[in-house]
Amino acid sequence: MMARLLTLFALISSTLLLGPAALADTGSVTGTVAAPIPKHRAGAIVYVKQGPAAPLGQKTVSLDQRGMVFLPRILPIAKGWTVDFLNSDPVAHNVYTIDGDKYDLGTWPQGQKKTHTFAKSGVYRQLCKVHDDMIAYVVVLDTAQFAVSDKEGKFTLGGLAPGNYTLGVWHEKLGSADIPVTVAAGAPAAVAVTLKAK
Ligand SMILES: [Cu+2]
Repeated sequence: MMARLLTLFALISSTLLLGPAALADTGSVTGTVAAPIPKHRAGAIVYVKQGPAAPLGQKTVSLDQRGMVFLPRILPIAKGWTVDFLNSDPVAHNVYTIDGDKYDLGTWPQGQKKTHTFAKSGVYRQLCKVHDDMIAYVVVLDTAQFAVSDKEGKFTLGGLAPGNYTLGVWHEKLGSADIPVTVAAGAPAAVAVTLKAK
């Protein structure tokens, strides 16, 4: 009897938290990025450039240094978010940028971290004074609604309020693109993104 009651309670709770009504209120965009060189289909940031207002929130995300590279190489965040710069390598790195507020985080040992909060939008190249082949991109956007394309160029932008949008696309090697799309509740919209050389 108790188990049945608990099951019933769990069912009611999950319906309240993630009810069909809540899911049906938002829509999504799925798409595929095409590029002149197949390996460049990956790492495109697709983000909301224009559309219904949505909160930026205030999150902290990580950018690791592992195996002498930054992971991830492409890190989109929203304005006001904080990045924890980790070091998983047994050597010292010296992270800095020549973009925006031009910070230099210095060096720190394995297992520790430094943090930086990004107040302004823009593209921040993350470089290392010790290893000149290390690079990553923290792309600070005026939206928290973004996705990064995978190896096949596929991406999904979820949780979008219904309405008309212009999606922006940023890629480290390729030109930008503007993609108009209409989002309806409960039904995914599909777009094709073709990127060209800068
Ligand atoms: Cu380094």
